[in-house]
Amino acid sequence: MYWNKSYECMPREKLQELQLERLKRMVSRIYHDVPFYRNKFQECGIMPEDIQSLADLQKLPFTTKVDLRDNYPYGLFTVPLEQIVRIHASSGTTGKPTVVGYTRNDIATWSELMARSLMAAGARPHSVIQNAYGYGLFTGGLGVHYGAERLGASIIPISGGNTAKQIMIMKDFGSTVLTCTPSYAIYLAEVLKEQGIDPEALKLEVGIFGAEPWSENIRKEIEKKLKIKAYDIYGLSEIMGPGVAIECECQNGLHMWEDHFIPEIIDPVTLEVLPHGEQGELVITTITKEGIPILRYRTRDITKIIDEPCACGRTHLRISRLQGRTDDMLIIRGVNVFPTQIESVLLEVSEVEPHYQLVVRRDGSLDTLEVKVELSETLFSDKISNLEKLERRIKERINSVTGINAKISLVEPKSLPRSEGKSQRVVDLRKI
Ligand code: DLL
Repeated sequence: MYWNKSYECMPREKLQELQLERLKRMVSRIYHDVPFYRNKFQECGIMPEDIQSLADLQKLPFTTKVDLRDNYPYGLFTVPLEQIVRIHASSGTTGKPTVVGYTRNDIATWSELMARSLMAAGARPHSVIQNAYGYGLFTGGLGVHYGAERLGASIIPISGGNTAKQIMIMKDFGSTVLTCTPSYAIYLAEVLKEQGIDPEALKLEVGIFGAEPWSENIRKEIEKKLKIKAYDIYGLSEIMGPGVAIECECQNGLHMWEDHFIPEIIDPVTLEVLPHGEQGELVITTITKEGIPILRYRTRDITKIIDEPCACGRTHLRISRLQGRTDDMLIIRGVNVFPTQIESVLLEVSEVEPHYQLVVRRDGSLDTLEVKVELSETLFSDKISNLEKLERRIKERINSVTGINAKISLVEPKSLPRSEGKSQRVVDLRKI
């Protein structure tokens, strides 16, 4: 089932023609309207007329989060503020937030792409969508909200947090679709269990989770615990918000809406563009945005492009589940490791819960990794010797997957912090 079949299933040749036409228009617009881009073009010795094919995109300069910060708050907007109808911002870990602005057309496009995304992931006009993404400067809440209205579903704008109320509403209002971060979905499942509520007794069928990395094993866990189908949704405020890419019913990669965005994968060190199928940093160019078009944005997200046709019939390229971010990648004694790799291992061990924290320390000149993970209730009072055996097993498994010799600390059930939005799973004490 499609929301907009003629675009979602457009033959690739036609799609690429459309992309080129839109790209040319966007490049000429930013060159003429934004001094920042004009200067960058001049530095690279390139003019908008030099873009004659999609491959020519590679000649253009990248844009980074630093560029957005340097032009804080409105320096990269291409239209005067009176044409901006919405402003969002994403708070980074340091300094000022990145600010984005949307024209009326941008909001219409975003709603269209979110409606497509919700539909691809199994929502329908008769769905009751409980939207537990945060409403506010974060794009999650309002992004999903407008898409759900466009779809014609009934949206419950409950926002994040207040778990007891979430559960009451889920039961009483008969929510069929849940939208929130995967870590919050796991927490909701835990509280449902505590309250003795059988998920089978709820009407929930589908979950659409994103805004943070999550592994295939977490998906299985959520699907089992909530008795739903769980879909991955990707997006970022700099490009639009949620709905840049979405999994379809095949649950095998996320379609990126290529009539509005052009994806590329680069090697984050050499900045060279990599062929389809190779893993690297995702770079996205927006080709229809009016408020703040972005050229070759370096997302820092790690993925690869899948170009095999998808059984769902959509022709738009897929990106594989996001591995993590280049800036989340931990380098421990020279070994690169992503938190999702460790998450995957932990989720294979039935004696522990999907709640964990990674603590990185510097011991003299050596970096150490401690993996704190919650024991399941049933094992908590088990014999010490059994727990030691379990620790050893997890340690060996992590070592074989990542090559890192981690210290495993089994902690009490429910002792690690729970998150209502994006979770903070890494505590890096080396920076202090
Ligand atoms: O997180 C937008 C969003 C809201 C996406 C709701 C999906 C659902 P930002 O706050 O700007 O925007 O954060 C963007 O979050 O660069 C990724 O690192 C990460 N991220 C988003 N979706 C996924 C995902 C929203 N499905 C940053 N898997 C991105 C992994 C994700 N990481």
